[in-house]
Amino acid sequence: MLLVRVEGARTRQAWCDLLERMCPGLAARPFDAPEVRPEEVRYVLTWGPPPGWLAGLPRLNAIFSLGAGVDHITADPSWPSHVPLVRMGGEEPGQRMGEYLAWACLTLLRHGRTFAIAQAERRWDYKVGEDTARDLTVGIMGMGSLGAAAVPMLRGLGYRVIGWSRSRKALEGVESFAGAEELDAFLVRSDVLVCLLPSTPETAGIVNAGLLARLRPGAGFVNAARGGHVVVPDLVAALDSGQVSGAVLDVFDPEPLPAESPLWSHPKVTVTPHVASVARREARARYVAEAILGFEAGGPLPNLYDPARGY
Ligand code: NDP
Ligand code: OXD
Repeated sequence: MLLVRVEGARTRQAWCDLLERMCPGLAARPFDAPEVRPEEVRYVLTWGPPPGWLAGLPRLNAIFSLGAGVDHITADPSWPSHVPLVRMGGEEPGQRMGEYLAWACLTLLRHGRTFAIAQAERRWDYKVGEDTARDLTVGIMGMGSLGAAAVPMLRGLGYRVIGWSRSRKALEGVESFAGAEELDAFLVRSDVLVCLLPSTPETAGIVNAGLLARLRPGAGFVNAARGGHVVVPDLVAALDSGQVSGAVLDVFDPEPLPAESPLWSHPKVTVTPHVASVARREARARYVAEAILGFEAGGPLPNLYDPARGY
């Protein structure tokens, strides 16, 4: 049996119907269905389960995260870390993240926030910048699977793309920087800094005053990773001083972004509600169904969380 624990009774049922259709022989149930017996549950598909819930399922083969990030599961100190934890993958999340980053970089380049404010005030705010995308370098901090998927789209728009990761990458047309010792060299080259890091103890608060000061003056910033990567007062100070010219933010801590946050009304900030890379339910269900069918046939599970790396 597979249990689905996501928001909304109808949504849970829709997931179950899809998964049963795609995975013959699998019984998929909402987590709160009366017939569920914890010892019969082999798989879970979830986002943000309450602490302790997973620990109450003693015979799990695998946990599937509804998203590519798994911090919403590993934040529970009692989560059963001996159970394989599968991060959401497949082609569609990469396509969608690429689209989001292309839009975010162009929004920064073509003054999207300024024009949105001017339109709301019925003001003709004529503004054309000097740069085109061909003049700019996008630095992707966290050049993993989603970053790599975004590269051809950004390069197609004319941007140069560089990446920073723990291990060095060989991606066509992308200069790769690796490890803490190469972070400064990466930052100083970035006209637009994109954060796509996983949430780990090493990356918490990484976008702080010190890091922002090492960017090119007037750089743009895009966060499509996790809110905890950014020290918000430091970002606001960098925006106010002009060190950062604009920001597009998709993720926050906490979410939803509280009404009193200064980010909502900041004239240089565009806010989106954690929508950068939400693949269609069908695409995600197919990914889960194929993983279960492969596993039941004796194959490996894909895209596993590695407890040693923390992502
Ligand atoms: P990956 O695991 O494929 O990529 C993570 C990258 O970060 C890797 O390149 C990794 O290096 C690098 N990295 C990790 N820790 C460090 C560190 N300490 N220093 C330098 N580099 C580091 O993840 P994905 O690309 O699939 O996803 C990235 C994140 O995006 C997710 O964790 C999630 O938080 C976020 N996300 C946001 C979504 C949204 O809608 N806003 C949707 C989906 C994901 P290496 O390659 O060497 O391991
Ligand atoms: C995430 C996702 O991990 O939406 O943020 O996939």
